[in-house]
Amino acid sequence: VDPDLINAAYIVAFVLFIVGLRMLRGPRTAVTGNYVAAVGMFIAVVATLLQDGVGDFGLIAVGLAVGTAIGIPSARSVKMTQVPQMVALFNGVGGGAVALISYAEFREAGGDIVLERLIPILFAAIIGSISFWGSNVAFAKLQELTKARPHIPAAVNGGLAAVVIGLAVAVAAGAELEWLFLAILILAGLLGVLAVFPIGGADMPVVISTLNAFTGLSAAAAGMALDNIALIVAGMLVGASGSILTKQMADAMNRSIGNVFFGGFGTGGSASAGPASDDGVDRTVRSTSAADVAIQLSYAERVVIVPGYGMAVAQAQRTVADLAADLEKRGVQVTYAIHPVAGRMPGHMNVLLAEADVPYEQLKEMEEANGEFARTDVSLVIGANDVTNPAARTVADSPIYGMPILDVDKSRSIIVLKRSMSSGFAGIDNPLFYGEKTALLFGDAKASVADVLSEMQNL
Ligand code: TAP
Repeated sequence: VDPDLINAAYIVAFVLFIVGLRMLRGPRTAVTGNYVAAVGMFIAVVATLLQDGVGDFGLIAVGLAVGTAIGIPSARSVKMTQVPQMVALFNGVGGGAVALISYAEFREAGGDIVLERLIPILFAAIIGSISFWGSNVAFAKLQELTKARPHIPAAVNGGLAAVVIGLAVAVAAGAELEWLFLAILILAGLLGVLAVFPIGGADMPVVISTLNAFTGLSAAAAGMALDNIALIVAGMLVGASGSILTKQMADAMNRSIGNVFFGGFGTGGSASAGPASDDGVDRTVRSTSAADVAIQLSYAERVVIVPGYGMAVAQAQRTVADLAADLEKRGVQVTYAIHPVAGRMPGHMNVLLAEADVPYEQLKEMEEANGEFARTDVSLVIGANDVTNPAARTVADSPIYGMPILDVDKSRSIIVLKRSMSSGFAGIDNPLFYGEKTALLFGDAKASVADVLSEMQNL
């Protein structure tokens, strides 16, 4: 097929990628945006297959069949709360594919590659391998296959990185030996494992997004080696958007990327879970009933709903939307305060609430919401914990110190729905629960909201 035609198809694909990405910016257009980008990817794949000399179509068909047979059922059956580990796994596969392609290219050339191709091949091998192994460790951590967090001195990773770069320079300088290339792949993989292993669960989304950006960059490098524009553009789009997402998530947690990778945070809810009892702080909590909550809510003027990870676990979003609609009918003004890292993935709460047809105007982002808590009668905290923890403002040695939070404690009264006194993801106690203005309604969030709703309808 005429190369101009293929390039024209690629340009159409790029336009669809960019339009699709842009549509991901808001919940209203995100789903369509996904389809638009997918159509772009379909066009890019078909155009690539139409190129002269792509190779063995039988093998390509087998690969497509295996990938489809694994990809579609797993994407359909994955629970919303498990999407981060799924993203980690799929991202890792991308990095692994890039590393394998660069190895194949290196072997095929048989020690006779021009430097302009050899350098991107080496880059793709190193970054792809780091991304593959790092993503697998991230998956294992999020899936709770391991809770180990060994301390690995920065000098070890630094030394390993220096060796990998040294070997790559040796290969580029002329020592084009296959075993050297394999050593680069293996040591880069080891670096990926050692860099991600010490990082705690709460920081995993930032890690995954960083590795995602890495995969994009390695794919772009592979595109240079293969002289394929589609791979270069798509890889750079992933690299750039992944880097921006990483930065935004780190900002939302008030941490630098360096601090995520080399600092210590996020115990994954294990070590220090539950309230410590020996520090002299009064830890009595006031528990309340669905009937009381119903009365309090229906007499309020302004109610702010603060959803968190627990709402996702309980799948309470529709019941919550029903409760909000009932309150609005009674003339109560209801909004939702959305923290950027509430739940377990970027946009988690937006996705759930969109699924429950909550009007977008009712969703307030953190900054806007924080301006309004002082004039809020009742904050209804539904399975949120860390994102409401005032210790982030006041307790200098808290692991979440400095993280911006929703200022729920400034509202006139607070009702917290959760099952027990267990901690949230960061594994720390939350002073909000012991405040004078706070009452706890214990139980599964969905059941509790349904109880409140039926009590309210009986009023
Ligand atoms: P968390 O702090 O994790 O707290 C969730 C709370 O929900 C827990 O206190 C839990 O208490 C309660 N809960 C769990 N299942 C429940 C159920 N079925 N019914 C009622 N309550 C239930 O959640 P958050 O406030 O949304 O904060 C998110 C945390 O995750 C932050 O630390 C954030 O940094 C981290 N993180 C965020 C992301 C992103 S990008 N969103 C990704 C990974 C980690 P009980 O067990 O007592 O019920």
